[in-house]
Amino acid sequence: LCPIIVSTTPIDGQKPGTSGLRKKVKEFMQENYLENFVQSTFDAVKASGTDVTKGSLVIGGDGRYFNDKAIQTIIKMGVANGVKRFWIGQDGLLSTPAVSAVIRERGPGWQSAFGAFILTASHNPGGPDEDFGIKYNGEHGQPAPEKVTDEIYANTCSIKSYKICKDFPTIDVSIPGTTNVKADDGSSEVNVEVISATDNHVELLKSIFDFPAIKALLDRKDFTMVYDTMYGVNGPYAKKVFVEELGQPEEICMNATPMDDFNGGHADPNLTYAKELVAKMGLDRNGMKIDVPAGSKIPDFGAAADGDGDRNMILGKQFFVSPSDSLAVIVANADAIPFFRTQGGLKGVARSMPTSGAVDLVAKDLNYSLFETPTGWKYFGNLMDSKELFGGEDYTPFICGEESFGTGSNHVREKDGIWAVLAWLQILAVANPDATQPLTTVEDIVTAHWRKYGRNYYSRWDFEGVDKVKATAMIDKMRSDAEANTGKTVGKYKIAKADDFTYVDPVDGSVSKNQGIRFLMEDGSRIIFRLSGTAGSGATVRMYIEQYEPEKIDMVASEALGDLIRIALDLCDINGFLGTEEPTVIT
Ligand code: VG1
Ligand code: CO
Repeated sequence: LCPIIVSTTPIDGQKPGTSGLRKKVKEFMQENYLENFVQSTFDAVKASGTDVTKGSLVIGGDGRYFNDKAIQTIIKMGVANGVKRFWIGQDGLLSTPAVSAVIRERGPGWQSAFGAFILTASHNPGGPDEDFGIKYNGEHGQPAPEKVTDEIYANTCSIKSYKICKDFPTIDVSIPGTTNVKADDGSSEVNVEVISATDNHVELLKSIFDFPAIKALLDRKDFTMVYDTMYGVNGPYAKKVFVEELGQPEEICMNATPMDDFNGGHADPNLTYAKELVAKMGLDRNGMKIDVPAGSKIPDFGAAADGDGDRNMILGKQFFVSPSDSLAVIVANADAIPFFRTQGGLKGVARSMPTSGAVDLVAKDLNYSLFETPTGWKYFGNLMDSKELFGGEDYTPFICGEESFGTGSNHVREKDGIWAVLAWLQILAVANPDATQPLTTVEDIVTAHWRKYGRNYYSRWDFEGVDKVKATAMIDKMRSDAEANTGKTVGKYKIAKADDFTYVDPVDGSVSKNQGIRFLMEDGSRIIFRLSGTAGSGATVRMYIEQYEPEKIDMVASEALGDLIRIALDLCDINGFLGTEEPTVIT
């Protein structure tokens, strides 16, 4: 245990984005790159008042290339920075929601965790030529708030040295168990425990849902499902829940062995990248039904997860559930889930700004407090942990979600892919109490929801890998024109307000500016533009389109939104700035 101080110099571009720092593996493997960021994080975390010598530091990741090496480096640096106790996911694996669960659920008193490093670039491709990522979560399991990530970035700009114990032994993370290392003079001891990647999270899920009821649904002869974890980290969790706990055949779990390059794929659960599942469910990449040979067996329920297991896509038999609708349906049916029902029902609901207003209609109807936050999960944590907002209660039943296939609740402080899958199965189980009756399907549940609340037609267009300077110029132009655009008529729409979204956190008053250009139409339709904060290189423009229809619920989304999409492309002049109107992904 002999810390040494290594001198270094700042490296450009280490600003954490929407969810941590994501760059090419090659960049991360440069001399001092990872070390600079990790030291800057330790310094920011200590400055925010965390005593890293008490409690445990959790480390785990989505298993992508460089995961294993990064873990050993972080342990050695952690020891040099005063950390005495580590919990490492077995094989270096921990899904993002599982990290949050480990922090919250594991170990009483001084043994509890003070924070975690999560090694993931989520849905970005992995492998030696692809992306790596790292982020820090705090003692409630929540992603570091903006004031901490700002401080981390500031530190990376002025760093002069980092601390590391080069002689600390390399830990074999393949075997559960504890390694104790004593300082030569016996004055201190460090202990590194390799923990089960799945136990804490799966136990938590079992306490939230009614597993026997879900099992009864899955056991029905007329109900089949598949869960595609896309070679990401969620495979072992899926197997544990569906095969071990719920007694289902292995075939339910597709692509369930984690690989360090996600088998060369793009572990992103949407209609474009989850190709294999989408075809199996009888859909095309626009979410439309395809003709299938008579007699072919399509599962009644399909789901997919991303690389780090926090995202979910929900599909019925030849039916796509948009993430914004999925959030609204889960909120409308929250009482089906014991976790909420037994705590006196849901109290709070939150969505990110670009997410459709479908959930707003439910929150209003059922009298839940509603919050609109910037994109990214870090803004939800403060709301869930607030005693002030909800009349001094310690425990606030809360659901939140994003249009980007992320849904979750206050059981952890991250979005949780498998939680969303189980939430849907629980809702289906409650909708189908009698196995002798015909099945009430995913499509039945969603269309009944639209009949009751109306339908928020929604689409997101992504323009990936575009020129950063030009894309920034395009956004800047819309920001400076916002006032002038307010009041204008475009086609059959009148722009009631154009602005760049600013969020004031209702709990601590912190202000987050420049969170997305909004065109809010008089009839409630919306057009939104943002630059992605997770792109590893280049830039990604996101264009979000929403139009509410109280009665016409059976149109094709692309047709319902046709006019508004044309208007959006003109308002931003993407053709002028970037020379294209063709998105790379539509969801
Ligand atoms: C994207 C999504 C956002 C999500 C974030 C992290 O961010 O739009 O909703 O919270 O990814 O998810 P951006 O800035 O690229 O739009 V994950 O599963 O990539 O950690
Ligand atoms: Co993710």
